[in-house]
Amino acid sequence: MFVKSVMPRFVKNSRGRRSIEVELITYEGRFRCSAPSGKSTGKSEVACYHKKGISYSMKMLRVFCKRLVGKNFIIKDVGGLKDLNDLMRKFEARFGKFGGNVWYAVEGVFLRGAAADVGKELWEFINDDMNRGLKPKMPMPVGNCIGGGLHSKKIKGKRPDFQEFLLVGNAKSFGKAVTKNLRAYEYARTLLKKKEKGWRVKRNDEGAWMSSLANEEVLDILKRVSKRYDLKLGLDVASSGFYDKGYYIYKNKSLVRDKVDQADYMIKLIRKFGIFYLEDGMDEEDFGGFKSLVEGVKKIRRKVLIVGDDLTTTNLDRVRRAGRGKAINSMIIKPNQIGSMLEVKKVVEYCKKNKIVMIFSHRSGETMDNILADYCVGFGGQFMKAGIFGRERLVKLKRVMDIEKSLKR
Ligand code: 2PG
Ligand code: MG
Repeated sequence: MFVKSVMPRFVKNSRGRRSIEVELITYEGRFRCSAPSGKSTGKSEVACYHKKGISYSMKMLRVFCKRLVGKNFIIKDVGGLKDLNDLMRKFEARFGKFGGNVWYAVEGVFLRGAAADVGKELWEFINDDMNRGLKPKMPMPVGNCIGGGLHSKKIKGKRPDFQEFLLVGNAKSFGKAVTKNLRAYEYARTLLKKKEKGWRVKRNDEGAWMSSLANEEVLDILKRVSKRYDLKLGLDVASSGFYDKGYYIYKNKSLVRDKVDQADYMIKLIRKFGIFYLEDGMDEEDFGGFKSLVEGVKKIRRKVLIVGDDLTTTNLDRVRRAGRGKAINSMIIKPNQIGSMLEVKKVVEYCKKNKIVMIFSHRSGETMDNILADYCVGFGGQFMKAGIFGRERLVKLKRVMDIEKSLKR
């Protein structure tokens, strides 16, 4: 792939904040990729940008990109990013870290260019099943219906402690699951209006409804919604957001739980509401606590996804630790948590080998880029968590729907 031109620029994300987009021109065309940003970030994630900030990362990137012009890269698969990777690392050794978001945009656009170079769609370029004549399995969507925690503002001084009340798609096709999620999301609005005095339409960072109701009141609503539309119920507790020195400090309703109480409470909620998907139920450093959740759901003989996000941060060492310690059976994959697709590839290989369910996930601050969909299908993710509503979310859902349609032809 010959680099005719490569240029970074600022774009705005869904929060109205600056993000970085990279544009690449090759003989095959013009490609772009832009990076999302998280708000409830795990402590072990790489930083989004250079320690001097996004503007400094941009300055570095401008210099770096100039050096790439006129170069020829041989990228036959994700592993082929190695040469680019080496150049980036060498540059970082002199000027400091670019940050995970820069890596996301640069590697993403190079993968897009490399796929076009061999006349393939990106997901197809990544997916080795296709090379063996197999069709990839489509994921199911995981969508944020009602929000709380760090992603939501308080209404009359209150919000749920849990960050995301999720609907997990359950249908024959991704497209049908997306439609069901959207209908269910609308029904949740009706129920919120009924249950919460003076409720007005307000959406949070990820397009989920905001509410002042308590955690279990929202779960009641979600249970009704998921029953009506035959969906599964999920929760991103994002518990590190309200954890402090050994205690989980609940505000809505006000209560302090220690580690053991927290694990018991999570299992109680799983039973009471029939939760199928539980993300970050315990603090991000509590591998043992996660393990007790995996054991807890085994004891009650439920098939529940115990999902690591802030715990694992797409970091192979942490994923291995969680895998060896049987702390998770599923995990979130967010490429900019670790900062290189070569690392993501290793994590995917580990998950496949150890039967860990993969959920490719958006970030709360998203751009209009849809590369997440190609990554999810390409790497064989069983789920894609990309919201239900909002244009930045819908472009990603639509991309999977388009891939699904193209495979039916
Ligand atoms: C999460 C994500 C996405 P953020 O916690 O799973 O929903 O949030 O991007 O803010 O880390
Ligand atoms: Mg999370």
